[in-house]
Amino acid sequence: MKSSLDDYLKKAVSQVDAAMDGFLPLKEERPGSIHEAMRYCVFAGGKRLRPILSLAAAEACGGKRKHALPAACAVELMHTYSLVHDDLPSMDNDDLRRGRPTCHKVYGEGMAVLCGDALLTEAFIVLCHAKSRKRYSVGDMVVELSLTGGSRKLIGGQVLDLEGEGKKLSKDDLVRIHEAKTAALLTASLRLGAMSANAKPRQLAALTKFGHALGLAFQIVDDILDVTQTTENLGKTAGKDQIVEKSTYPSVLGLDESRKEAARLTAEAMGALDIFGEEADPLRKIAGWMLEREY
Ligand code: GRG
Repeated sequence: MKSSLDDYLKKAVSQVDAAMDGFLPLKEERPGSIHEAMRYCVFAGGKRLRPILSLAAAEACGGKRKHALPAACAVELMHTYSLVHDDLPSMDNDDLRRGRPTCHKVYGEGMAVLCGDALLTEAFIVLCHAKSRKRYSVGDMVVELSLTGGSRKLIGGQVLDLEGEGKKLSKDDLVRIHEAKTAALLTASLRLGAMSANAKPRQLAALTKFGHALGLAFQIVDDILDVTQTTENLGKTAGKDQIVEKSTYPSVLGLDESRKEAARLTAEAMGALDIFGEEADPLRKIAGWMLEREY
């Protein structure tokens, strides 16, 4: 069982990486410096959760992985842009990302701003390589990704996060931030994969519920691991002149309640997949792998 998931993940990652390599401008294309920085950030060893979810959602809806590759690469490019900008000195001021020096540490702050902008723009260029399906046009997919990246979701979540720094937040405040910061892009990854497979409306609705619960559970597990894995925690705060207090699920709910909430959301996520048969088994296993980490 575990090795079949490992094989599935390895194959999906290598398909996504090969597609991404083909889509991204080469280092040799002028100006080489920005293309080198983009490739440095994209090929830095991320888990590729979002594109894997796109491919598995397409399969759950009876589609082919290859049709979902533009959507899969587009969500990973948007994710990478958000990480590059999130790490900037004016945001989280992180020195390390994916175990390597952050973009601004290697290429300078100005280049990191531009690199994030270029990755975000590239996400839409790549998404335009998707094919329109009977129920969904490429335009529909572009709208889906734009809404996710905009001020109501990713950017809005980051704004709420910034405004919440140093304040004591409630559970509802945290949910609002992480629905926008984390769950929205995971949900869009699933929905775009499903749209590439011409999903039926009820399949799309089920995957939307799945993504929302999965995203919140994923963030809670991430917050718990930050507390329980001290070395990771140290890595995240290294390089900051001043450590800004941020509310997290464990700081607001306590560790026990956070674990219970993660388990409740995991069950909710799995339940949302009940309308699917065994074609959604990869999605179920991926969710298990994302959420059943040691916490
Ligand atoms: C637009 C600047 C800007 C920010 C938007 C998404 C976001 C808000 C910031 C990114 C940083 C962050 C901590 C997001 C929360 C979601 C999360 C746990 C991201 C890490 O995702 P993984 O674990 O990372 O999938 P890898 O490196 O494996 O891809």
